[in-house]
Amino acid sequence: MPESTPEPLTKAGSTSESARPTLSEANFDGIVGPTHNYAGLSFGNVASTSNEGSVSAPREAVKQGIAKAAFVASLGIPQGFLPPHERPHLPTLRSLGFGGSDAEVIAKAAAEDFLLLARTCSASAMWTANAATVAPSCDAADGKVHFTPANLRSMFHRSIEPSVTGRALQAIFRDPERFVHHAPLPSADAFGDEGAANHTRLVGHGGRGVHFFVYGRSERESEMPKRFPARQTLLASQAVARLHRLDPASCVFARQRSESIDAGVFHNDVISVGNGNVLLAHELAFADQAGTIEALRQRVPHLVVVTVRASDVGVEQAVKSYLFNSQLLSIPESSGGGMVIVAPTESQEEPAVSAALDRIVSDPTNPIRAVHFMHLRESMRNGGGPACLRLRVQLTDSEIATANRSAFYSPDLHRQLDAWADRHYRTELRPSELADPRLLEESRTALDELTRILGLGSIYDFQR
Ligand code: SUG
Repeated sequence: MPESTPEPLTKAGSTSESARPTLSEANFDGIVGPTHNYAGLSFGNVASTSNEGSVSAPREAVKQGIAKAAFVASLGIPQGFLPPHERPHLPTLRSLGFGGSDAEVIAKAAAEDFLLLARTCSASAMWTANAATVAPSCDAADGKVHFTPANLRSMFHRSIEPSVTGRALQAIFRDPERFVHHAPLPSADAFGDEGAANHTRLVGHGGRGVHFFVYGRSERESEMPKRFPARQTLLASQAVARLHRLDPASCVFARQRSESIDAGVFHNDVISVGNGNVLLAHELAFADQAGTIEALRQRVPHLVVVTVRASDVGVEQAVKSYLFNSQLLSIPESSGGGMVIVAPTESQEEPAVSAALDRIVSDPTNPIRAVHFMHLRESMRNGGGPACLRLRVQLTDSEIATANRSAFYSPDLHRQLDAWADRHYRTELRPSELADPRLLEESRTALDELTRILGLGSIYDFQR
């Protein structure tokens, strides 16, 4: 059975139903960084390793991401942006013993350990589903929005993300009366945390959140994946739930199926996605599929589970097409209501997957009305689909009003970002070009300008 506690009928200290303000889900997309490349850094992420050495297209990549965000904004959904990180990350290279001028540090690292240089160059901060876990104010005992940047400790190239992620979130959500920013969990094996990619907020009784945490690591050796790493731990998910002051009765913790991790499901958002009272999941997502769904059903009234069978779409096919790495979005009532799926075009190109999507949309027993396909090939080739590229932040109107508006989508910001990418991004990048010291300069110039566009202040080490 997944670990959970039975639901009490009332929750002491919670906002009463009538006083509960309406929540909107804002999606904060990671802007793809100027060093976007294919160095094959993520073992267990099939797309990342199989595209190692390919030529990337950073300018196209950043524009594909921004176009996706613009599309979501056009659905009437609040949309924000999180900035790329400074790459190559010179402070990391210096901390590992490479000295001299910036150009010398890069040259020495390239000569001595190219893979290490590549690890400090990844644009992986674009996948903001891994940036943090977030709890809305109505679910936290203190009535504040909570953020915990993920420590991302299982991959070195990602373990250098949390501090700048924390600074970016603090630069957007500033008011300490409303927003609580926690430190990342300790970077210990027991606390591997990959953020919101392994967390889903469903809606329970009275609009209260039901927090569904999925982890990969098991205490029993026999239950561990044999081939690929399990990145998230139960202890990490439990710590985040405690820090966010969630009601234990509204939390469900479930383990991923280890065979699916071995087939390339390195995060839960590669095999399931939830929204409101809907869970779209592959039948081989969880170690205890029936028990997990039952635990959710006890807490989410009218839970709709849309299950995709292995006989229709195999796990490998799901990983390849990223069917489940779709965004499942609620359309505001003013724009017609219901839910839509924003899926990668790779799902449309795989006949079995596109047939499964057709069946989902035409099934009247679920609220999903349409599928929109987005072209995100550059990010997809590193294992990042539509859902990887966004961090969901559920906010009340007054919280949105106090957040930093410069980081929210507008057609004007869209034009500015496109022009900014044209000025600073290369059209092509080979992994060998990561050793070019001009890439660092180009990247810093671009990021310095971006912090002004997004009104973020000085968040990068090179600006401090
Ligand atoms: O952590 N890829 C990322 C993809 C993250 C996808 N996120 C979600 N599923 N939410 C990862 O494996 C590859 C980077 C490279 O090789 O440069 C990479 O980090």
